[in-house]
Amino acid sequence: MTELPANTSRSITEETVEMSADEKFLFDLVGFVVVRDVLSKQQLELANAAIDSLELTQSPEYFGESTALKGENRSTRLSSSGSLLELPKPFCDPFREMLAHPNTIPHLNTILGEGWRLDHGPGLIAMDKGCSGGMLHGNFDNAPYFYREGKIFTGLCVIEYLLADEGPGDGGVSVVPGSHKANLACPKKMLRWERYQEYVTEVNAKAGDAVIFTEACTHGTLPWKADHQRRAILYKYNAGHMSWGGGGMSGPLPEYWDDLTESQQAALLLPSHHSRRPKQSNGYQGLDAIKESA
Ligand SMILES: O=C(O)CCC(=O)C(=O)O
Repeated sequence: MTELPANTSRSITEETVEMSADEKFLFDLVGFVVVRDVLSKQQLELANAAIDSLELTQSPEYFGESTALKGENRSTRLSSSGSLLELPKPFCDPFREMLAHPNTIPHLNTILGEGWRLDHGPGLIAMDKGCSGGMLHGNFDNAPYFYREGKIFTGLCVIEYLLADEGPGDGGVSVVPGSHKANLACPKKMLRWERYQEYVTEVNAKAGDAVIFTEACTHGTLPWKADHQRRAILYKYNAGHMSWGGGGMSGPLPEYWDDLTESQQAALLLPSHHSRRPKQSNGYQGLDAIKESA
């Protein structure tokens, strides 16, 4: 009998444009990779001008109980309200270009297979000096990581386009290299960055670079210490096969909707809504809210 390769869905074929063998090695080794000079000078300038034109809003804080991640409290984490993809022209252009950027498409192809899709985003993280960091996290059930017969298998994967430099000692995005293959739960004190800081790597990269990581790799945000404002745009992608058949509700609710039990309704919902699927643990209040968007 012919042995079938692991990639039976043919999500990677001989024609697939992939990231380099070195990048694939590094990504598999540590769970992230930095791609240099992804954005052109024009894209970078326009994206920054777009952010300058916005009134940034305060975003939730994510440092939790951590005393180490709490900044000097001189500023708060900022974000943009509304979709960056829907900004007036030409401001929307660089964000639409980043959505499927020729310089990072090869990476998504290798990591998620062709057919990858935007799961959520793009979102802005802006931090001024003194801003608190965010708890380390990773290893979601939505983002496993394994490698078989030449193919990476993972889930939620982040491309973080830097619009400002993140240099040594500045803080910002950080990872625990290799943790995407960890078998044991990360100690709470490490997640709070209160212990084992020497195992946490502050990722340094320049404006225009892209930091790509799987959410399976434990990562977080270190308090921002630089004089300039941190600016990163995050796009979160998922493997296309996470909703293989594309089934579920897409049009108006069927007439028999109200005859169904909540579990039956939940089974009919659109795929790819891992964090919003109706479960007690989500504080699920009923299907009414979802009904409106169905
Ligand atoms: O860039 C950062 O500060 C980390 C972002 C993060 O934790 C996430 O996207 O889950």
